[in-house]
Amino acid sequence: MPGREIINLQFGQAGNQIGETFWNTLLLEHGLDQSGGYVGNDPLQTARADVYFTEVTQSNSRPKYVPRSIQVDLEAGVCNRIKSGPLGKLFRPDSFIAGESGAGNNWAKGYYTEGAELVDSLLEATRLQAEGADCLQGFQIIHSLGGGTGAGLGSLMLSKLREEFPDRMLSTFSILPSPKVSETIVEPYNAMLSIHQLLDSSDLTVCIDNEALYNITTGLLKIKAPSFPDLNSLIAKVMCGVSTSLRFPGQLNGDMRKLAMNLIPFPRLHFLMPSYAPIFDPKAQAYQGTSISELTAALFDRKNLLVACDPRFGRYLTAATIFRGNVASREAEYAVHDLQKRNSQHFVEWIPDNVSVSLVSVPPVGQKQAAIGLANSTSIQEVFQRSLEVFSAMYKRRAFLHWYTGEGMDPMEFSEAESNTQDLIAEYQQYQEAGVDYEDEEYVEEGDLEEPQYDQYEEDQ
Ligand SMILES: Nc1nc2c(ncn2[C@@H]2O[C@H](COP(=O)(O)OP(=O)(O)OP(=O)(O)O)[C@@H](O)[C@H]2O)c(=O)[nH]1
Ligand SMILES: [Mg+2]
Repeated sequence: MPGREIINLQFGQAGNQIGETFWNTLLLEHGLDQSGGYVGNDPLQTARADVYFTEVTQSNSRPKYVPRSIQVDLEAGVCNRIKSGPLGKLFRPDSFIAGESGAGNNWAKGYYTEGAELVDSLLEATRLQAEGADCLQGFQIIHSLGGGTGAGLGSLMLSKLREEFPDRMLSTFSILPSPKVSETIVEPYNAMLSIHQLLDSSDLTVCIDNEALYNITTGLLKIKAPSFPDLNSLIAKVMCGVSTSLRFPGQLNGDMRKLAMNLIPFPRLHFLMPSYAPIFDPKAQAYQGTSISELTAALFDRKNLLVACDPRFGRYLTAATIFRGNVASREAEYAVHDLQKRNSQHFVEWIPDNVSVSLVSVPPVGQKQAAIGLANSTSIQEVFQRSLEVFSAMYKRRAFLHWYTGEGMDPMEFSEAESNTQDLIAEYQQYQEAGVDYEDEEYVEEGDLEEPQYDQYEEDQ
């Protein structure tokens, strides 16, 4: 039997704020109210709700759906806000685990000191939820990579889960920092130390880049000064989209392992770029076309990508597309294959049929149709390069290092994180070039690379 249940763990401010939006969106999709009571009228809504919820039947009252989730922070503020907010009655009371002092944007505090003190109680709470599952498929972690708690303690917990549940899938939704959204100077340190850990401990990481979210909210959504809730509602849509085929009966009823099997050809290259369509200013809704070919083109368009890089400068190793709503499978298959054929130079030819198409009849709440993409593209090296440059500039002069060594951290770990990321970038580059015949005169040397002619990606925007 394929795995079913997923345990969600959300860490720190970003993890908990995004988690709150994610759970709110899930509740709506499964016909549940904010305390987990079923208020829908379609059996499809709860048929596979057990992926994220435990159904609890109490005598003479209607069943309650309880999230399989743990909310963690090294300071109590964000968890307290959830507890006293609209979702206060949704989560198990023993699923909140909070410290007091916070990690103050210090990865070492999350991984080595403050966080390490909390990790045993965290594991205990996780065991408790895992024991209640029939056939656990794995874990998903929501966290930012730029702070102390989500990045440091999130990484620590990931390695503990790997030890204790070696045969379960470990996936993460990881928020990459951007100076457009945050002003904390050491974020590239925290992010690179996290990537160093994710490389070993995570099976599948969905990269979500605040830089791209900022561009989307200001550009496509026309929000002048986007707030975290603006960014998070888009993230929640993508997160729900990625798991749609796990949560609703559909043609392709996968699980996390199957998704990873198809998307990850090499274990280290497990950093995926999500995209979403349609994304548009609500005021322009009436003018928005949503033909299947338009949705498909948008999924492969840089503007709809939640990672700030340009896929036209890399090649797709693999990709998955998920169409939600009333979409004919022939039409979706045709649109995807047509796009792939017209842009074949951007898909590695040595993995045939590397773009999958799945369909789920349930659209997101409030929309008729939507599409979600998950791409494994060599162009993601751009994002790692961006963090690496800032990291290396500071690390060369050992700037801010005392905050980390003060928590007992060995500076060697910084050097290791740096070279591990350099290797990762080189691996992406190697597979980007693989299969290209260097003798071929048509081949454009790197450095001469011009903006490719890629009209069909742009024309609908
Ligand atoms: N998209 C998004 N990013 C966020 C949110 N909150 C914080 N961030 C980003 O996350 C990074 C900071 O991490 P936080 O999640 O605040 O830190 P933390 O995990 O709570 O760790 P400490 O507070 O240092 O203990 C910065 O890059 C912020 O821009 C949010 O709600 N949504
Ligand atoms: Mg915090």
